[in-house]
Amino acid sequence: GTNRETIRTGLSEESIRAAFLDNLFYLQGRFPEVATLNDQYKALAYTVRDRLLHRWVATTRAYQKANPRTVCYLSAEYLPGPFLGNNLLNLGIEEPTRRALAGLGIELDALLEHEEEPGLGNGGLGRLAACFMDSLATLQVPAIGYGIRYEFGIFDQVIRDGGQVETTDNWLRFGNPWEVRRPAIAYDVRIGGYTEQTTDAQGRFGVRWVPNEVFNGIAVDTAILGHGVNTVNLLRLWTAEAAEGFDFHAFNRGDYYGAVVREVRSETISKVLYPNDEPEIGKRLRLLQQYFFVTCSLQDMIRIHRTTGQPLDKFHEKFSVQLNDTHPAIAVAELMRLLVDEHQMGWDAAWEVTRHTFAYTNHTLLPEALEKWPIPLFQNVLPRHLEIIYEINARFLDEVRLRHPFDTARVQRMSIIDEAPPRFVRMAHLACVGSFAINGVAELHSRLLKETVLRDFFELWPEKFQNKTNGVTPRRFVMLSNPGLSRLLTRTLGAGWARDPSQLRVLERHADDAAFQQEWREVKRSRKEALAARILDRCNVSIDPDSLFDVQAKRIHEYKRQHLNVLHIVTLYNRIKFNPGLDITPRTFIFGGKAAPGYAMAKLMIRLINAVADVVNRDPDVAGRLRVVFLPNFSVKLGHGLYPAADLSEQLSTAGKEASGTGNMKFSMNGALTIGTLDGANVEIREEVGADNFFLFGLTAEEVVRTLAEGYRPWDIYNANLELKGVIDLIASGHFSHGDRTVFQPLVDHLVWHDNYLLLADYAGYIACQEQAGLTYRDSRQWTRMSILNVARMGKFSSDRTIAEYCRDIWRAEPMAVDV
Ligand code: 26Y
Repeated sequence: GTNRETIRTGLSEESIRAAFLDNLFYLQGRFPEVATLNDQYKALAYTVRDRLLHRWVATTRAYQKANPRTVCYLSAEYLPGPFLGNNLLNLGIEEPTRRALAGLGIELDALLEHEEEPGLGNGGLGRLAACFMDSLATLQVPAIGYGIRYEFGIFDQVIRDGGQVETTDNWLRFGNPWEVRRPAIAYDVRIGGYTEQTTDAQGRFGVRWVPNEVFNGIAVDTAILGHGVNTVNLLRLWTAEAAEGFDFHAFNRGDYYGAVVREVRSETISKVLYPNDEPEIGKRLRLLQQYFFVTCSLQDMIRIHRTTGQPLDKFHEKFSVQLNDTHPAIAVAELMRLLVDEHQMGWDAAWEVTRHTFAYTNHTLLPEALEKWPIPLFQNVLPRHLEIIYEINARFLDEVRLRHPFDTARVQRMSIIDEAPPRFVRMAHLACVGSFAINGVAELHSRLLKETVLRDFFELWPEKFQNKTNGVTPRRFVMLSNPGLSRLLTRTLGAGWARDPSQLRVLERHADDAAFQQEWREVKRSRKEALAARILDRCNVSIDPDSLFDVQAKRIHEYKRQHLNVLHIVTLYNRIKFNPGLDITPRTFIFGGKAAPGYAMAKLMIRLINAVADVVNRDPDVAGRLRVVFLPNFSVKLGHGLYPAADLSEQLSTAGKEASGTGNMKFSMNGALTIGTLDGANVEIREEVGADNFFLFGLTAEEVVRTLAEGYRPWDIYNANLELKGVIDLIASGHFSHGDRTVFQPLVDHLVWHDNYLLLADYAGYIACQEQAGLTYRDSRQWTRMSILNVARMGKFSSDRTIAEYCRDIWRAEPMAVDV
């Protein structure tokens, strides 16, 4: 009846309150007086989910009716962040919800704080996928995000005795109110075994793959609502289960135990996210995960396609499938297998479909980060796919030979198979051969791709190559995480900026307005106070909101050079120690980020940050001028509190190493100024905000290559720069490690003798640039002006712009409005 309808869909304060109490009672079995925070959170989450559901159903109906071209984003990782606040924002019901709860004596912020986010990714690549899902829905583009429902996401980071300790992320412990399990949407996943030739009744040859294990992938769906629209797209994640009835034999033999073990094993497929952001060769389970989610996703697309009544040779007209790096690149071989072996399509027709279906995004230039699988492992897990890849490769290499006769070196370089023993399958080559478009994620990155790692492919198919500079969603990273700034922007510019951030340009007019500047500073100040309170609570360190908040938050990596930041901190520390009256801009250095558990040097970098923090924060000589904080367990959620509070954003990667970076965008959109190198998207951020509003230092990508080629000698720089030498010697002396000289020796030795990321080459320029930043901060009118201009000119970096470009240049996908 109508009553039920309002309780599930009504958007007024009254209906939300009634629905909340109803859910508290009927879903959690609680009345308000005894409800826990978790009960309240769940009741609200279901209240919001109900309001998503009817838009979700309406969207599905509309898609079914119109049969629009659909984007499928294949990604092994998604980092969507907490859903509650974002869904309230996109539904436009944050205020009535806040009032509805307040009427019951409940604070909305406490419930928002309680949500545990799905950490189903490592860093930038997973977060990018989530921003893309937000923008696709907001732009009303029909899309499905496919991935893996890891039972355990990225590990929780605890800092114990100054070092990183990993604990499992049991994010599903209290249940996940946002997902809907679809047991009816399930597919077989085969692994291992062998292949054999078959002949059908007409005498045609075929191939049968006889696997030695079969299990199921089950769909688990999450609704992704766009901002201010009715479009709800699907995030469909696969969870592994034992195939029902598969292990009949074991059962019949009475081998109950064996059957259960098999079940447990199949469930390990989607058990845990690999916590590395660089491949580790030869991890069988990782290959299984990739194949698992790819085959389920492609089978699902084929099922959807068949409901439209269209033949399979039109598959690529219905779907455009984006490969988020090479993690899903096995899709090229799997679609061929499905078409040829399972749906009896001829090879050439299947190849036409396949090569018009996929597009590949590359996210790295580091050659060691290109995925490759040892042939014996590949053969063992996916014997049929190896045959298919050999066939694709043979035909492809013929094409290369035709274009470049006698160039056997080129043929070897381009082969999908790395023939140098031990042999490997090169996934990036498979992705290039099987895709109609290949893109990098920032201008510089896309150019370097064509000049270096994918050069041969560019020479063969220049028309395939594109650039799509990354972006981030202004909904989550400005509106949701920085409501104070959003209100100021909306009051000044009107509400249109969040969907059309080019409107932010109008802020330029206010950049020198004293009253506006004052409001701007108050917004930043309030975010800094909130962060200070959080840091006092979590880290037991008090920090001064008047000091310059200097922040570096990202995965810990040598190429990202958090240790260059540390060299600066120790430089300031030494300057004050030698000159106690030194007048410098008081700073608070804040770090956040996880290290891959097996990456010893990154873990040592964390140790160094904490060791320096320990000494600096206790030393009365530097008190009031320097503070250092390592914020443990950085996440999307912690980012919400961090980006708005930052004054200075550290983007220090060695030029040519960071494909794009996206944290750089989140900081700058929240009014932080950037100190950075000419790397990744920094280049374009500087171009947009203007060179005067960006603190630039360091070698260019070309200079980096030249410096290394000319025989780089960090030892000479160390000896020539007394201040640098003082800093490194202090670390080596055990000053930050209770006199123990061995702790940081590997790091120090590496810097002085190898330094492949050129910290020492960039040190002097970085220190000088930091000095400039510190001086500028003291001129608060100047700083505020620069901060306003940064926000005014960051419109380009909305992921809406990125997605609009993908739609236009790669996917040929169009918006489709949904009515409810
Ligand atoms: C193979 C596997 C272990 C693996 C898993 C995750 C390999 C790589 C990754 C993640 C890579 C990643 O996050 N790359 C980042 O992608 C961002 C989005 O494009 C870029 O902004 C950033 O520069 C790049 O490092």
